[in-house]
Order: sequence, then structure tokens, then C-alpha cells
Amino acid sequence: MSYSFRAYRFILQCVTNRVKNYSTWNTMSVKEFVNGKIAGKKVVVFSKSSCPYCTKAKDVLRQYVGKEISEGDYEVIEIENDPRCQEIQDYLQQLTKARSVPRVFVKGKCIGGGDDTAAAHKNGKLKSLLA
Ligand SMILES: N[C@@H](CCC(=O)N[C@@H](CS)C(=O)NCC(=O)O)C(=O)O
Repeated sequence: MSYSFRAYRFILQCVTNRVKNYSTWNTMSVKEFVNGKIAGKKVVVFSKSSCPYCTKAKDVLRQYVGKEISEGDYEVIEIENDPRCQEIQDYLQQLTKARSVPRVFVKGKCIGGGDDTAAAHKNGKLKSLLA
């Protein structure tokens, strides 16, 4: 085997490993980010500011803030300008079977999107979930 071929193979291996490590690290950090957020607050919304379903969910949830949800226990994460937006949505899909926004989490569990949040508000389930 020629020296230049071995050198070429070595460089190729290094590049491949770098790409693999980078994507593993990247996936891990998105997972850690999302899991950390979900575990950190009673109510967490992954949202995009221009999305009408997100506005619907946020409008509903706002009514509970200061009552069933303390101000510090509510977080909205607007993901559209996050460079990891696609990966966050991919991971949300793994977690919740949907990658659309909003994804609303109550006590670590996904209750669905904007329509689901509005329906749960209407039928009283949201209030009992938040209790
Ligand atoms: N029925 C869903 C609809 C959600 C939906 O269609 N969201 C749009 C944004 S308005 C979405 O996620 N589109 C794909 C994307 O932004 O990646 C809900 O109530 O949450």
C-alpha cells in the first residue's frame, strides 16, 4: 500500500470521526436542552412567535399564570431563531410523535399542541392537570 494512499485513508478516517463526534455531541446537547427545559418548569411551551396555534396555546395558558401556574414556573421557548430549530423539532417528534409547534408540556408530560391545549381548557382537564 502506497504511503500517499495510507495518508489519504488516515485523513479520511479523522474527518469521518470528527463528523460522527460532532453529530453525537450536537444531538446530545439538543436532547439535554429540551429535557432540561421540560423538567425545569411546571409548564413549558416550545413555540414559534409567528405561529397562530402557538398564540392560541399561549393565550390559554396566560389565564392560569399567577393562579394555578406561578410566574416562575412557566416558560415559553421561541425556537424559530435558534440555529438548532430543526433538531429541536426532530427531538420533539421523538418525544411527542409530532414536530409541529406548539408542543406544550405540563409537569413533564406533553399535552399536545394549540388545539389540544384549548380543548383541555374548555373541558376542564387543563385545570385539573395544573392542580
Ligand atoms: N393542530 C396543530 C397545528 C400546529 C401547526 O400546524 N403548527 C405549524 C406552525 S403554525 C407547524 O408547526 N408547522 C411546521 C413547522 O413550523 O415546522 C396544533 O393545534 O398545534
